[in-house]
Amino acid sequence: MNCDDVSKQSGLHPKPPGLVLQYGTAGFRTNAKLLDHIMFRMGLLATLRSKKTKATIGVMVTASHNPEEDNGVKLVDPMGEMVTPTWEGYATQLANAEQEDLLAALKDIIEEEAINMSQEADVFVGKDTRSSSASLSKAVLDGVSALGGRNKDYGLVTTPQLHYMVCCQNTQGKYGEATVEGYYKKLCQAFIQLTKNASNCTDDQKHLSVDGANGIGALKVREMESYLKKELHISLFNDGSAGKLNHQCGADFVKVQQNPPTGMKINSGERCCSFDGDADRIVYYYTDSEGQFHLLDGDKVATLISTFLKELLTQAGIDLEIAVVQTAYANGSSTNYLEDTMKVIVRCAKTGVKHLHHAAQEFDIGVYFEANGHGTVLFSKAAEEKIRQLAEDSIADDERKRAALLLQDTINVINQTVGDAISDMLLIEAILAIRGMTIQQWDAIYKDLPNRQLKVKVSDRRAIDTTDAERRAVSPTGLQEAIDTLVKKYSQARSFVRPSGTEDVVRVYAEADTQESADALAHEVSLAVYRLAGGVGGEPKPL
Ligand code: G16
Repeated sequence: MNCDDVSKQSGLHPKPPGLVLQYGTAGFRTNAKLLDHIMFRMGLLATLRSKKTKATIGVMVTASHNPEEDNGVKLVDPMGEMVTPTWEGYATQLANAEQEDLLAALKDIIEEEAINMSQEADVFVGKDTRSSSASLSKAVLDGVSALGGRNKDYGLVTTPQLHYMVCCQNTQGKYGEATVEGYYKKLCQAFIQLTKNASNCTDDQKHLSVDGANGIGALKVREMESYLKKELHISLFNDGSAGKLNHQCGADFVKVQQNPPTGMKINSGERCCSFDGDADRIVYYYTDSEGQFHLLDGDKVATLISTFLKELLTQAGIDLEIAVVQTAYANGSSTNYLEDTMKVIVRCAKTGVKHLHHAAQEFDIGVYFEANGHGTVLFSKAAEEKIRQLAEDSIADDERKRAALLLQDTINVINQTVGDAISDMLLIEAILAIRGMTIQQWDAIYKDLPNRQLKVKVSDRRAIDTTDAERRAVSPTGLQEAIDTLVKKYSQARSFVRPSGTEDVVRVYAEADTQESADALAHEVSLAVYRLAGGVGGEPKPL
């Protein structure tokens, strides 16, 4: 390591003394003004990770669903997955080393991981559309060059596109071509192949309204449109030309508020979807003839996809184990439907796609979705191979072969590296077209239990610790007992609390048999959090 280079460069990206930040649910996230040194240091760390793995590493500058004034950064491991917990720990260590201790902190990691510093390093960098992203991604690039790494700056890309590029690069193109064009070509070709299996698809059925959250997803949908060869007609709203990023729009707003986004023209009965700020989440919705809003969240997406895959596996006569991975936020009705009616294995993981991804890897086919619309499908190598063999089998009967070919195109439309709003949208649209299914029919598969999500401000959210995939609180003392007592007051009720890993809040979730009960329970649990976990800013008010 050239210590002089690192010292000189790091002096241009100084750490505010005393500032402590944590690598959270999806990397570092906070107000953009506090992040310059973090970005530089993540450039350093990505370079070390690349030397260690002898592979290309990704760095994405984004704060996804957070407001415009925030920003953040996450590291992408060689196969496009999130960086490992040990390296998350290094990220936190490096981020919090005071300026004069930075070289020592770097040396510790190099020693601990026995990194050969003469090994070459390659880092792919991407950024979202926030005004702060340009200078922050420049700081990442400075970090990479300070340790002599090579970089490729993809500029404006969605988070899942960057994950995809990293995976393509490290599989020497087997997963696809490591270009944005290659990404569109692969996904759109698979989509067009899939929709050839849809009979009598009308123009109305091919139409979808997309809320781009005034973010990068909107730009990328525009770019992709020509590759779709008019097989999908997209009306794009909140494309960033006027509104503010994620402000009263986007997947997080729609899911949490259970309301349509502003800035979108919605005709009754029409299929609509919202992306989040970096296009790794998607939720669908429509309004009925009475103006009532209907949300189809990540749980409904997981149900649609897993039903489709299960049917195809049956038709193909292939015996593969399929499972759905959810989090504590999954609506109770979805879990019941998946387990009792569909008879698929359901697992509950902690919030954060890294946890779901990991759990999904244990199965031949792992469908993972957070209720907030973040998710994808993973196929094991063995599963892909079985499907490929059948698709190429010249003596297999037509129905089995057709199912295997459909499964192959399904695999190709999916971005298996991470949840991807664009890829998920294409898959959902293809499934609805093939099954000739309306959004209303999809919605009717099961009925969600009414639910409510709230946020509570506390002085230090680390006061709350959880267990059992975040379904129970172990601290502060008395909180879980209070929640248990409150839940007993309502029918079909459930509630849990957890510290957010992306915002400085405690999240509260409640569901019950009626919306009034869900709202009341969420409010009462919020009060318990406020009183027992050091609430600030005034007690939560009833809804
Ligand atoms: C990120 C994570 C998601 C997580 C969400 C909220 O989403 O990638 O897995 O569900 O944050 O996390 P928390 O409740 O800990 O704040 P995104 O879309 O913002 O990157």
